[in-house]
Amino acid sequence: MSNKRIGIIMGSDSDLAVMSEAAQILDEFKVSYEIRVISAHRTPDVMMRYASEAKSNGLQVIIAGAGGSAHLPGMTASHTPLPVIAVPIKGTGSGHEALWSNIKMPAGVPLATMPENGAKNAALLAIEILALQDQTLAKKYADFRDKQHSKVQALDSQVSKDWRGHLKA
Ligand code: RP5
Repeated sequence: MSNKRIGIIMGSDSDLAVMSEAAQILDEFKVSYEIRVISAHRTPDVMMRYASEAKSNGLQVIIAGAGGSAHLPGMTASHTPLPVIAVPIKGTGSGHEALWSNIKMPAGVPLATMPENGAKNAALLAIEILALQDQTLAKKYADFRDKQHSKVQALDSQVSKDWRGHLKA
C-alpha cells in the first residue's frame, strides 16, 4: 500500500512539461502524489494493472494526461472506481483530438475532463475532492481561494485607478 494520495499518470514523457504543473500545485498544498509514465497504447497491461490496483494501493484520485488519441484517461477510469480527472494534452501543431477523445465518454463511466493542458485545474479539482474528508486541506484550499480573491480586487483597484479619465475615441 502506497502512502500517496494522488496518482499523476501520462502517456509519454513528452507530456511532462504540462503534467508537472499538477505536481507543482500538489507540492504547494503538501498533498502526496506519485507520477508515472503509463501508455494506454504502448503499455496497456501496465495501465490496466495500475488502474485496477489504484484504490487498494491507497490512491484517492487519479489525474491522467494524454495527447493524440488519448485513451489513457478513459481507459483508466474504466478500470477503477476512483475519480479520474483527464488532462487533454495539446502540443504545438496538434489539433483538438485529445480533448474530444476525453470529453466524449459515453454514459456509464465518468471522466472529469479539464481544458487542454489544464493540469493546474486538474490538481485543484483533486484537492477539492480530498478536502471533502480532510479539514486541514479544506482550510488551506479556502485560504488559497481567499488570496486569489484579494489579488483580483487589488488588481481591479489598480487598473481602475490607472485608467480613470481615459476616454475611448
Ligand atoms: C500519447 O501520444 C502521449 O500522451 C503523448 O501526448 C502523445 C505523443 O507521445 P510521444 O510520441 O511523444 O511519446 O500517447
